[in-house]
Amino acid sequence: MTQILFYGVPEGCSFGSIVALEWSKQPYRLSRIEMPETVTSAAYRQINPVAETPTLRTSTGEFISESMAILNHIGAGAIEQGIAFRQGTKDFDRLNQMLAFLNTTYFSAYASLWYALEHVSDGNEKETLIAYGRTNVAKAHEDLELLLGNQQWLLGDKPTLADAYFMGIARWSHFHKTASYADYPGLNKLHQRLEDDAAVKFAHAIEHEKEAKSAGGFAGHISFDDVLKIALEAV
Ligand SMILES: N[C@@H](CCC(=O)N[C@@H](CS)C(=O)NCC(=O)O)C(=O)O
Repeated sequence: MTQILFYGVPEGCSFGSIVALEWSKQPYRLSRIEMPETVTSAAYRQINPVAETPTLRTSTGEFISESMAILNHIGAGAIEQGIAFRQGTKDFDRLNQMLAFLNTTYFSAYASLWYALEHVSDGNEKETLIAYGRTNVAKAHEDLELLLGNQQWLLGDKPTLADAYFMGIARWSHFHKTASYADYPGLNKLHQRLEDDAAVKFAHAIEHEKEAKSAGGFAGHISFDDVLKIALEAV
């Protein structure tokens, strides 16, 4: 069976998993999940109890959540494409380290900003959360620029899962009006390189429901209702 990625909109971190699937050249389908409406529903919690996207239904019918787990699953089947490495190698460790930085420090830098936006009305508490978030986001970008160094891509001279994942989170800086990749020359070039990539263009088009041209194995959308009928019967 064809694997299915449940990706969250708007502006979800699932973006990186869509890019990774395109780069992997593996066949896959997509199921669009509106946040917060669908993702917090009882139906969605059947496939991911913590009510978050992304979730992947693998080609053998298991559901995997958490970007790190999904990206590593995709990567294990795409080593020949050069976007991931065999576990036990130095390159695997480097990639895993970079993914962990992105999934903890870089992603979490935005946590207080999201919380302030979604749960706090104006006042001192909101200002404190925003100030704390801005400091964290600036520091995370500074660190990432150091980790990138003079390399073209986060791991060296070729794109990997880490670049795909970076791209989904990088755009949050515009949303929250914080420090961004654009303030750092290396990250800015990396971002431009990614914007020019066919898989990134495809993922943007998918998110915005525009005509999307796959250079990978995209086999079409499936509605969440249809996927539930098929998937949960088979589990
Ligand atoms: N630790 C999870 C975090 C996933 C996460 O926070 N997903 C967000 C979108 S980026 C989400 O689904 N939020 C639910 C909502 O906004 O209602 C991962 O790395 O995949």
